[in-house]
Amino acid sequence: MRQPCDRLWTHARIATMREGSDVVEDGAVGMQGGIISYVGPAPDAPDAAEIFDCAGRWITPGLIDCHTHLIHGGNRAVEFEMRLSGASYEEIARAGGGILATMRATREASEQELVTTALPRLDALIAEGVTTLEVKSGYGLDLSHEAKMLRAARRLGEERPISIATTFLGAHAVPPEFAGDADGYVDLLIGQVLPAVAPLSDAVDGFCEGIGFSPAQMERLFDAAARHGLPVKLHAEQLSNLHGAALAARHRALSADHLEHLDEAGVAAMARAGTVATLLPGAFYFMRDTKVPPISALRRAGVPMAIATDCNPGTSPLTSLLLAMNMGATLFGLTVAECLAGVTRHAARALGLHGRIGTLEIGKSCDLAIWNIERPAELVYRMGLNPLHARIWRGR
Ligand code: DI6
Ligand code: FE
Repeated sequence: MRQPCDRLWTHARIATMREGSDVVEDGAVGMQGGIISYVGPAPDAPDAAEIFDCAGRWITPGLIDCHTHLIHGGNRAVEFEMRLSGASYEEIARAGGGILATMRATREASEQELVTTALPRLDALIAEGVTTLEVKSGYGLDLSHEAKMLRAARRLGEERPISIATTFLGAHAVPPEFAGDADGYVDLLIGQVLPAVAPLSDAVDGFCEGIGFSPAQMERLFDAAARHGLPVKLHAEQLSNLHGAALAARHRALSADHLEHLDEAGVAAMARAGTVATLLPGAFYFMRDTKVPPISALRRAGVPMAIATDCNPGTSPLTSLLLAMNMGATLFGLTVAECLAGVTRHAARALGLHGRIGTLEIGKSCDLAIWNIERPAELVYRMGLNPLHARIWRGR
């Protein structure tokens, strides 16, 4: 006789999203103490205190959005209008807009205001079955405001039933106090900001670009992250090829993100290091980019590919992970299976959480999304329809 469990979801079609992606027809998922205790055929399932009949619906792992800038002050709809009238992102940034406009709005906002204004965006993601969300800092750009952003991000996990992973992105832009002195700002990040915010951070990220930080500056920051025991990730090869992905791989990065300009050497380095390629088709779409990341090279090399919203006010004001999957398929040519793995198994790996979430397996957190669909492809195919039936986080 099997151990009875607290709850059982039965008569479901189950996409476990394990490597090899097996499906259990007429399956059941059992939960004990918030942890998955059974996945398999419904007829063999253990007894349970509470039983939910899924009536043939599909169950997938709860979705994971592994790259967002969800916490920020204000928005940049005005800049969107300017771009529609012909101004470029770079021109707007040079005129004091862009990331620095959001920095000013974020510095002015209280921690509570940052939480309150992020909640509608968070709720939109939750409504689509997201159970784990990464949130970056990077609009404070000094000690007190970066810390405020990270505290606000963690507060989201107290306000709603969701797991939050925080990432310190102090190296997002050079703040006005250090204009023309990016190295001086990196010194501040290493000497003062990172030591103070390390306890609020699960990882360290940076924007490695001509308009951001150089590989040499990122290298210094990554060495400091290692001294604090924090894993790293990197915005790399979005606008140009500075070989940031290879740099990230040398530092055993969890992920390198964007990657439109990634070259073969970068792909090989990521494959060797097990660094996840996080694809952000929302930013590609919103910026009307034309250079597609090297998907077939990543595929050939076996680099795990994640998909995320990159939800941010400047280049990807996107709060739908389902739409991000659709864009991954239509704009980048990913298969349905790749899109689904990109928001589950591989997204978990991009956060270093693959031992705990991302697939339906005994011992992992019971984070489930239950869908009103006939086949998983519908999650990728629809644009703007949300077929979520129920969402379970840690068994509830
Ligand atoms: N890459 C991006 O596309 C965003 N940040 C980054 O590092 C831009 C963020 C913004 O414009 O506010
Ligand atoms: Fe980003």
